[in-house]
Amino acid sequence: MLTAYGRPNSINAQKVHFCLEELGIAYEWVMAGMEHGVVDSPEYGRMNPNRLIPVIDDEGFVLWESNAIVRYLCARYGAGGLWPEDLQTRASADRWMDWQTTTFSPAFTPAFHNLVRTPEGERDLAAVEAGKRKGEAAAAILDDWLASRRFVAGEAFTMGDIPIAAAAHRWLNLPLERREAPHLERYYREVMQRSAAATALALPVT
Ligand SMILES: N[C@@H](CCC(=O)N[C@@H](CS)C(=O)NCC(=O)O)C(=O)O
Repeated sequence: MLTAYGRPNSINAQKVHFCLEELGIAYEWVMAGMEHGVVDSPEYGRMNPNRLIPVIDDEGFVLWESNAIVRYLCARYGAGGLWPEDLQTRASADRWMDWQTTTFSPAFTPAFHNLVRTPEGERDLAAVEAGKRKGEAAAAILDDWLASRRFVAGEAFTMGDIPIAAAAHRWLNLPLERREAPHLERYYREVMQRSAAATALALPVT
């Protein structure tokens, strides 16, 4: 059986959890990272020398890097569905996955860390403000894209929606006032109707 390692409040582990639930395949989840430990063990270091989560072990095939894991799982278990057969649809989904990891999440992560994971008296308010500004600018790009399509790669839910929805979940639930993004908010509400999203994307963000 496939085994996945991660913790529920990690965005990168959430992507894998969300994907596994969407695909409906059997898996075992092992809590790992931060307070759960595991990542410091020699066995874990052999699976992922970065000692980060998530990792999957698919009957002996070990893989780390969350978006690579989502692509692998969708290609293996979701061909024609989460993994679009049409090359250009798949490239579009792929592009949004890369944008999530290189642009969207890095834009607002300093605000997330300071507002959610740092005690009140120790917060860097300038980093919060910069994260809010950059997060709004990135969210506006996504909002504009979603004005004319239901999901990131068109009318069907694909692998591209998994990282984007996980990042939107974090961004839209940060305890701060954000510039409105009506198309992104409509999209997020629709994705959250999916039972896999509701299972993997917990609230509050921690
Ligand atoms: N690029 C990697 C980043 C992995 C990463 O930074 N994971 C974080 C959690 S989101 C981690 O392992 N933090 C240490 C820990 O939880 O012990 C991916 O997408 O999988």
